[in-house]
Amino acid sequence: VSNTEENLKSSIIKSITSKDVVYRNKSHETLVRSIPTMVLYDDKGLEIFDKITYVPDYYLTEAEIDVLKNHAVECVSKVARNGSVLVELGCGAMRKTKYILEAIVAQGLQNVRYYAVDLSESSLRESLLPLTEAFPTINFIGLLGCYEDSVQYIAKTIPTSTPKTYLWLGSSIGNLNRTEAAAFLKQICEKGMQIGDTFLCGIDRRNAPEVIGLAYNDTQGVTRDFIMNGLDHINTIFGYPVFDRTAFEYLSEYQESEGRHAAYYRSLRNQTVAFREGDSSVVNGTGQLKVALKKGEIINVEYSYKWSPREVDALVETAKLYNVGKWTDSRDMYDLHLFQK
Ligand code: AVJ
Repeated sequence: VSNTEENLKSSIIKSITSKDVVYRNKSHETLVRSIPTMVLYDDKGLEIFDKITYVPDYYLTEAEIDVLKNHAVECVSKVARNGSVLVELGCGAMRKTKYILEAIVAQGLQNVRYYAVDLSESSLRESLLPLTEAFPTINFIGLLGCYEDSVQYIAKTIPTSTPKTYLWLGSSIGNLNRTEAAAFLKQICEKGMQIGDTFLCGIDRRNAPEVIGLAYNDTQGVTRDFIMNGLDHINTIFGYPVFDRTAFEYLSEYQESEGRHAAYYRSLRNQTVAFREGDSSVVNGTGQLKVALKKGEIINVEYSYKWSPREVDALVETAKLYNVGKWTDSRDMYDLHLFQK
């Protein structure tokens, strides 16, 4: 794992003390504070996110499962061969992986290796164990770490002649902005892929704003719990209460012109967020340890980008990949894209 606690501490302090994220609202441009999206994914956060994937308002998971149920066989026939390596980035609970694995077995493919990359060791173990039992002919390997390290590890340890497929499901790409997403794909293409290797990517569309709005502000309040848990996680990371959770509320906003959902913490009153003296050692830059927040001031914690077909085309082109397949759910909301080097 590359992101140590000290790194996370310092990136939280750095990001919240600087206003560097541009927030466009009805032609006004403001700078807002931010907190790294990573804070959403402690064990509790992973648990709540898993709940989100069962909430009907959060249509993405159901849509992706629908695509896989109907098209996994065709999809696998285009990506996997005997001796193939599959690398799933950010595999999480792997609820969707089984459809791909079933298709591999159905096609009688031999010597397939499946690498699961995740930041949580317990979730890797819990998710992989039942799969090893259900799919005895497939070889499972868990990789604990970030995407970059995993891609490097794959590039170093697997011969270039081995056919490779990366899986990046669940619209995980949505947490990167368009420039970052293209740079990330390009990097994997350059460092971790040979000509002919493939990349299967689940991407959410620019659906109707009300539909997206509900997906990120569901009627059961599970998304709100997920986002608010980020503040608890920060307090755990620092070991003292930095944020008073009751002094903030979740603000969910679909920014249509940007094609992204934005999740913010909104301050319910004028307040000061303070970091302790000892943590100044981890601050690079200003050394500022107190952040004054006005009532109504917002702090961004997450963007979830949605992609139009043209934006996907531009992404693929920048990454120096080719678009070689696309499968869609029965409600026409979500696509599984197949890219190839
Ligand atoms: C896991 C990044 C795909 O942005 O849709 C769900 C996370 N945030 N509800 C998304 C999330 C709020 C999710 N991803």
